[in-house]
Amino acid sequence: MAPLDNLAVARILSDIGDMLELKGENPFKIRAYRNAADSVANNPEPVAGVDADGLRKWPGIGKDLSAKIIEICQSGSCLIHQELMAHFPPTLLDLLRLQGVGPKTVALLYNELRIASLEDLEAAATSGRLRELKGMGARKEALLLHALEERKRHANRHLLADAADTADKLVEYLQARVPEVAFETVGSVRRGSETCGDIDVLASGSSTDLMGIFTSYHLVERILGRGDTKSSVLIRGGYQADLRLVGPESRGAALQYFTGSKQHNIALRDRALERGLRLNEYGLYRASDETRLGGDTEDGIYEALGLSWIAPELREHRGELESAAEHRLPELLQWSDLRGDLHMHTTETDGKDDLETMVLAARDQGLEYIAITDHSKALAMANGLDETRALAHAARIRDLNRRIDGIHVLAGIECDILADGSMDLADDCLAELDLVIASVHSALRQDESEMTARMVRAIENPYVDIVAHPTTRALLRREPSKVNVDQLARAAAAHGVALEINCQIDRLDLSDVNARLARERGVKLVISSDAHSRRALAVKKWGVVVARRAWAAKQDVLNTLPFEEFRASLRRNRTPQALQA
Ligand code: DGT
Ligand code: CA
Ligand code: CA
Ligand code: ZN
Repeated sequence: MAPLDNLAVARILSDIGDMLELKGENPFKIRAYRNAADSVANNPEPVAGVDADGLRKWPGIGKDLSAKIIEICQSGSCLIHQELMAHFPPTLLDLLRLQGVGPKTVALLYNELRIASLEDLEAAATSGRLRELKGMGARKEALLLHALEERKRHANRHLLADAADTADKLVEYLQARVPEVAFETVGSVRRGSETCGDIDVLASGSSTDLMGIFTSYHLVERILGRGDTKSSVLIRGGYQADLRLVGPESRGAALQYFTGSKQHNIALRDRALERGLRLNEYGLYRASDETRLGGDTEDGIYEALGLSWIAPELREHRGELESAAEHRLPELLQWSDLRGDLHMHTTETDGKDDLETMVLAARDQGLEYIAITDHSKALAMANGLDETRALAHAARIRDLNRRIDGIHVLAGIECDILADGSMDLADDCLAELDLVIASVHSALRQDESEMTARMVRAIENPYVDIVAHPTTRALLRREPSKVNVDQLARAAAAHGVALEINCQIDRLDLSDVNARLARERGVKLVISSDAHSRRALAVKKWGVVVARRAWAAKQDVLNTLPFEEFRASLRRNRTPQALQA
């Protein structure tokens, strides 16, 4: 057996935590497994190579858990995992992962109705058995059914960051074994779609043993199809991966074709047809006599069709061909343009690393400035700050900022927007801080007019500089709020408030489409990690992808500015307070 990677080990630990919760075990024991799962998932060192003493130095891992982890690495499981798996059908965990469904409900469904899978749940709902269950009620039944619907809609899609990571590892494996062939990730992962169906890899060159090497990748669970130029497999985590092999002369045409999107390709092919040309995955040809006009490079194809090269992120049939024909595509934002990160948490509220650790990690990442933005008191679960604590925290942040070289640290807050649109902290407190992010974390189901008015009211508060994760969506899990993004963007533009692209991998909020709309309304964007640990600072790369898909250039994004200019561009520093309200 190949060694399990950290994510696979973490998954087993968190499954144990989930099953213990279903059994109604001691919450501390449950927490211990979940903490260990986080610790393993977040540690860059491969867990399989670490001995018991080494593991005990990892946060959240004691003697007992280190022994279990070693057992898992050696055998793929451990005793308590085996026992729990024998006790519960594994499909029961799928129920627990439904949005808004907790262990009490799952235990009730299992104990009373023997519902042990999503299929069982659906059957019970259809036959009316759910409703008869004591303690169920119409509202709860509706919630369950909604969660089930959502789940079906999202089945077999994956978060971009996870799909890209899976694709990178696969490409690395292939490249190491078949160095004479060029491998590239194509499809929706290359375009940076927020969620991805399957993983597509293009191989260009010639190799006779490539498909065998692909199908024997150690994470392959099932071979779905195998041919000389095309194979598909299912890899661990529920990812389908398609591999296609083309000759080197077709690399550009195949890259173009398999990157998609399908709509972009259809429009491009139509453009070729209008010019008397034929375009397919092997090349570009003159229709009349089959003369080959291109195919070895991707730019060559676009060029032969009278177009500038189009970045993969733009290939969604959203006006990119027209702009490319007029050579008016924006010069897209790049990762290296980002200089700051304006949203992150510390142990003062619900972060996992303390202030100094976060600051040093940000400096190591090469950031020129950051804002520390812990939660406000309405988020009691996160130990949110009241005015007194917020100001004391700000004083500590400023003190650290004076002592530390090489990075500017702003004392900010992520202040909750209450249900009526008022701010969770008093204006005189917000006025004292260097930067205020406003965001919604409660009453997410308000209707459109209520939610929009609420957020516009927050924007009208003169101390609000940025609105974070404006639609509160959670990809594959929770729908966006009903906020009217057009009205929100107009209000933000009018008041000089920036809108965030939140880079948590399951948020990416604003989305590409909404960020583009905001930009077109004259809103400035910020791209922030919302990191709750030092490692999470790196997720900003996904926000850059979203911004590119929103056609954003460097000047559309505030945190590309050098520190002094950035500071001066904040709403609170731009105009006298009286003019802002
Ligand atoms: P996904 O997997 O749902 O996240 O989305 P894609 O875009 O990766 O779609 P996929 O894997 O079905 O196909 C990869 C690319 O292959 C797609 O983006 C464009 C190309 N392609 C697939 N089917 C067709 C088709 O029927 N016509 C054209 N023109 N291109 C296609
Ligand atoms: Ca795909
Ligand atoms: Ca595919
Ligand atoms: Zn937040």
